[in-house]
Amino acid sequence: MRRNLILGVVFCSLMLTACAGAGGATKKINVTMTDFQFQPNQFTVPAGEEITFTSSNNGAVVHNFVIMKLGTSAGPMFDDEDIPNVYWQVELQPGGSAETSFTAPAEPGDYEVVCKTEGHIASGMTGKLTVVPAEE
Ligand SMILES: [Cu+2]
Repeated sequence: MRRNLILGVVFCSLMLTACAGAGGATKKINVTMTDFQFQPNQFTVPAGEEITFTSSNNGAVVHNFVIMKLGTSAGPMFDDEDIPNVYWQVELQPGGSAETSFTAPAEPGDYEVVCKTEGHIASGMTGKLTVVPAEE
């Protein structure tokens, strides 16, 4: 009886691990923006899923969370040429916060994340969104 109980506990924790998804993919992104960083700055999400995005700007200036399309990069500075390459973005005023959602890209791969406020990429305000195949 006691042995069955222990086996049950082990089984449940294995199931929980499995539910966390491939490579720690999550449907929730929770990011804090500061002058001039995303914390954290690496995210892994399942392809094509609805992602809950929660963020707050703890900095003194406007910050943006901009996901660039696959295979594109804003380079050292976000300018007008980069606008068509934006996959999704949200802007936060200083002290502001956002609770929103977006659909993760359908194509697995590494997507560049930048803050498009002038000079912030150069200040190191970049990140990476890794899209992994959704589980069946
Ligand atoms: Cu910024």
